[in-house]
Amino acid sequence: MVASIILYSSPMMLTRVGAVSNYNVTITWTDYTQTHGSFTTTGLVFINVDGTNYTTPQTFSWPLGSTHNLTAYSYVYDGPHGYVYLFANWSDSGAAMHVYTVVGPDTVTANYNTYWAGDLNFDHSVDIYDAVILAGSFGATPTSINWNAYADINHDGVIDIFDAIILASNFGKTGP
Ligand SMILES: [Ca+2]
Ligand SMILES: [Ca+2]
Repeated sequence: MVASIILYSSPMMLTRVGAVSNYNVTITWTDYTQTHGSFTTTGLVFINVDGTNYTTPQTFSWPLGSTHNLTAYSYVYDGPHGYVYLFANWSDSGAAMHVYTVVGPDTVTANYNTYWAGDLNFDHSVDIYDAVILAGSFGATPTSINWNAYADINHDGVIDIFDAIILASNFGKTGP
């Protein structure tokens, strides 16, 4: 008599190894005008990825097709250098806050424009016109009718003498 042989398929054998591909995606930022390059050593926060702020460029290993929330902060004050940076665009053309989908290895760069702190009308000159703008919002807080977020140069929620001092320190400068 021949014994019948029954084959059982093991659940383990049904697991596909390597079914999900991960790709390296680097999120970084740069000075659009190349005044400063990549800002890698300034310790300033330019980007937020999936709810976390980063002060240096980051490389993530992300699954194909996964989605991630990218935010580039619209305004960054750099006190030590006397600059402010305004968000210009992302290299993937997304809005300042947008959802990014992984399609392969990639580098996504947030581009910024650089201005002297105190250049409140962004004409690459710190002069009397900027001082007039600041004076028009002097004493204002975010709930004030004359609030001007750009005149709050140091980004502390009030337009006061400290902002005026910053503007004065760059008065007469052109560029960068
Ligand atoms: Ca100006
Ligand atoms: Ca301020």
